[in-house]
Amino acid sequence: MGVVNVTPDSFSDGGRFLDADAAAAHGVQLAREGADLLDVGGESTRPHAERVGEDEERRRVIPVLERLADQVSGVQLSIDTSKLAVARAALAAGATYVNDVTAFRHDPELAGLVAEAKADCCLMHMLGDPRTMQDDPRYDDVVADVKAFLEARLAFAVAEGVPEDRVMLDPGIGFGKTVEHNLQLLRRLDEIAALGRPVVIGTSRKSFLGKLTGREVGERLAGTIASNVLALERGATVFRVHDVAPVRDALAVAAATVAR
Ligand code: HH2
Repeated sequence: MGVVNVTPDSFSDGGRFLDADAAAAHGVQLAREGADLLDVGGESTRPHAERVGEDEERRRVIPVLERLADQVSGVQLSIDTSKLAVARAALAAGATYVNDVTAFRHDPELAGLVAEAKADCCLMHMLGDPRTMQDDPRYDDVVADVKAFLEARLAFAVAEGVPEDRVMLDPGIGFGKTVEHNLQLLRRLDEIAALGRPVVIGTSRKSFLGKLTGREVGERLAGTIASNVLALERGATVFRVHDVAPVRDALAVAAATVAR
């Protein structure tokens, strides 16, 4: 899953692809590099990010999805949003996947929309919201708590009519987690995979990699690769990254070595 951020303030590439043509060209490039899925987002979820209104979010992402729907084939388009109206417009513009970092908590009707559109979705764990999530996050057992949350959100989605086989689950690396929480989740990712749904993992360029390596955001590719390779070994099957080509190579080699 290649990341296409159409925002002024994303933590690693904010402002680079605010223009629809530049964002679409970036998506085309990621598709050429081997992305199977392009995740287009118009609102940053980095810690302390301000919320974006739905009109502005739509204005950012819809022209990009329309261009990508014209310009790439064989690649699924995903909308990274929690807002019903944005998702509705995105599905009409060619998206067939909804990536909701609130797992249908922000707009519960989003589940019904996904069901009706026969779209796929990713439900992610986050403690609190982006403005508050990094203020002293605490868990009894982070892996058990995240697993129970994802199980409950999967049940909600299914109750709203989304077929179980259209749902992927994501432990939400960096969303209301300390470095140690992120590491626990990566160490014990097999417990999340045991829920039986495909696991999406998003470690790309994130700050825990900076804390472990001392690297700035643009220098975290090696850490991104290491964490994705190990996530693959522990059962993840979808890897949300900014640098598709190098991660794809690393995963191809890692996958070839994993026992089947
Ligand atoms: N991480 C980010 C955004 N969306 N979605 C899922 N499913 N999993 C993730 O780990 C995830 C996500 C944050 O990364 P990015 O989009 O690069 O930054 P920003 O939120 O600042 O735009």
